Amino acid sequence: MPANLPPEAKAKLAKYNEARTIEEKIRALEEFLSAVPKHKGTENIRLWAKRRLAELREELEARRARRGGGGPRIFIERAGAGQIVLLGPPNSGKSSLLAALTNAKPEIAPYPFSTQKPVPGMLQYKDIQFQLVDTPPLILDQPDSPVNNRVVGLARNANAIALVVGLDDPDPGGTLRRLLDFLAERGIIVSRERGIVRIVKDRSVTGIKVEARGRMIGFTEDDLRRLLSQYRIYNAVVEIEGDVTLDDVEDAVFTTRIYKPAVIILNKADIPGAKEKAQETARKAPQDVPILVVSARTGEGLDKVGPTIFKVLGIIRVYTKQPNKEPDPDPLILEKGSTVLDAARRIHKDLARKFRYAKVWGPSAKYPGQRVGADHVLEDGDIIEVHA
Ligand SMILES: Nc1nc2c(ncn2[C@@H]2O[C@H](COP(=O)(O)OP(=O)(O)O)[C@@H](O)[C@H]2O)c(=O)[nH]1
Ligand SMILES: [Mg+2]
Repeated sequence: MPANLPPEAKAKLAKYNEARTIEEKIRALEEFLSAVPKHKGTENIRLWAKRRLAELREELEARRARRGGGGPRIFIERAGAGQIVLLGPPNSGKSSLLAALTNAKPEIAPYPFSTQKPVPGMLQYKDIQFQLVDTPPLILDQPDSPVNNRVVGLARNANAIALVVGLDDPDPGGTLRRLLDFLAERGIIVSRERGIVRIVKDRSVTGIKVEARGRMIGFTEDDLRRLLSQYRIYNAVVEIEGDVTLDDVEDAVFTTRIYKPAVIILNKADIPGAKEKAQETARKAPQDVPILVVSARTGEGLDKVGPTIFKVLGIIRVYTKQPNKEPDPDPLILEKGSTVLDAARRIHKDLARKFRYAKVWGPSAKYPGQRVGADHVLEDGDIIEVHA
């Protein structure tokens, strides 16, 4: 999206960036849209602004409805160790998967649009549970329908997404690509194959801090600072992953791109010819997103769903215990790479402040009950006893 915008349009975007309320953001975007000239070079950014505007208006609407009591509830309260939203075209088997994997009883029908509202259900995995959320279908040839916007909102709010495509689709690979493009156009990226830039505006940071875990192609940190200053961004952390150009950075100024862990579920593996179609689809899919070939009808492959979700979420289970007592059976759910201090913080704020040492049993311990400091990195299945 190399925007090449006139200064007044840039100023409006800067205003949008600085806006704190939804109303201010809406106003700034409306003004931006009237300030931006209509030509090929601004097509993408106009499209972005219109979509963002539609989302913001929906958000405002939803907030008003909530205030008045009643109204449709868009978001599903998160529960369990992670919320995973099932996304896909009509009839791919999202509701059937929810019914097969969880305790929920969604409506299943051989005709499209039987699912109107998001429905949650809990999937047991070892000693934890994931919350799966069935959604109304995405209609890819009506990209900006209110239902699509609502489903995208659900996806944005989730910890991970499951893209569900039926192997009865005449072209499951093509449908998958269109789903991925649809999400990417709305700033939801599921693969790290393409570079990704994240600009986190943070007034407590002095200047622009670049955290490059990828490569900056054809630009320097000074170029980046100059670009951001045009949008009045002076205090921010810029995270870079993969190969990234200055255009990608400019994109990131207005499209808050987020990376969402994902799993691709190819459903209806029981129908004739499904296996060949699944293989062909896998070749067209991003290589860093796991693919499961399952059948909601026969149960084939469903045992892989829990472990795969656990893996893509990048989480670990850590059990806490008090001296001379048994560990708590309900684990803390922490991000992979978390330290003993992170765990202590999760147990109680004070515990982190007064931390002295911890004892660890399990995969990360050299021997049972090893005494460790605050930076000790935990692993899935560890048991810790924090001493303050
Ligand atoms: N053969 C077969 N049919 C399935 C499977 N999963 C779902 N279906 C059928 O596909 C149709 C749509 O299913 P549904 O779960 O309502 O899809 P949704 O619109 O994505 O929620 C229904 O007729 C289901 O019985 C499967 O694994 N194998
Ligand atoms: Mg359904």
